[in-house]
Amino acid sequence: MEKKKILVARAVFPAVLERLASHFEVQSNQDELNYSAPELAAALQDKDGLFSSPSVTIDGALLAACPRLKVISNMAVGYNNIDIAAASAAGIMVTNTPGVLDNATADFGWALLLATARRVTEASDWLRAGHWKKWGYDSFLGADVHGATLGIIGMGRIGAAIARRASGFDMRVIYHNRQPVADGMAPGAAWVSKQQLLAEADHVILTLPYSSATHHTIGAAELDAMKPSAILINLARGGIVDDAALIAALRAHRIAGAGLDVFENEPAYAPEFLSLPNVVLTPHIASATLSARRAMADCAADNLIAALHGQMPRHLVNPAVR
Ligand code: 8YV
Repeated sequence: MEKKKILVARAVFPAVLERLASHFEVQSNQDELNYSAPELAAALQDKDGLFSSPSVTIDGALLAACPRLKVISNMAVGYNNIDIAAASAAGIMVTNTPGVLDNATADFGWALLLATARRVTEASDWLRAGHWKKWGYDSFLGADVHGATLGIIGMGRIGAAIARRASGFDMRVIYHNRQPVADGMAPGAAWVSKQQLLAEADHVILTLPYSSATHHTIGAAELDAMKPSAILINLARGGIVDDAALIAALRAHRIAGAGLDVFENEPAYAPEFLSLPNVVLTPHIASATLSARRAMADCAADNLIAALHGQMPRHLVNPAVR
């Protein structure tokens, strides 16, 4: 039987590519060429499946130009890079990789929170620049993390993994979702309104998916509602925070600091962030451990293999298509 054809749109682990090649005729992009939209459409003309990632924009226009495409397997839990309504209307299955990255991503949320609250990168840069001549009782005073109130906006699997870790820091944990989560999902964490969370949290962590409904969940008004001593951590998606409003708030010391793994328009970011000492900036690496990224790639491959072999993929985002 003739093999189905897939495009792997970004570089991926060679072993995963080999596995895909044992099932499909694969066109891969190990050289990380930056496909324009027409180039992507051209590459997808004869493809049944697409192995993609959040850096690949898959909109209605692209889907309309790729009539043969049956499955999009996104190597990420988030899938806001894909127009799901257009994919569903075209009968294209979309899959994602939930679960396998929760702990690595939660660990990184803590890395960003601790680094920002305790000014780790700022102090490290200062030492590297040769400024350390004597110890100072007030050098790089930061904010306490232990015993503080942690506010989590978006209590899903990753938010819950962050909340679990908070018990080791003796923290009070509050969270906001549209509705309280089921008992047992976030033991000890209390649902509060967004306003209450912003007013009471010493540290706010964002772990909610991006959509038009969550666009600018944190803007000027929300930053104003936070404590001046508060730290904001975004490891969810760019666009959940209004970056221009955040820069203004940081400049005016309306909040104490921010740890950011994601940005509006990434990999581009607002250059003003670079001149602010009270921000920690990382290039979308929250899930970047070898085991998590390999598990995500394996999961995305499993989904694609199942779907193109006529089986139900484990992580189907738009089940109505089946
Ligand atoms: C990915 C992520 O590493 O899963 C997601 O939604 O944001 C990250 O874990 C990144 O998007 C690249 O795939």
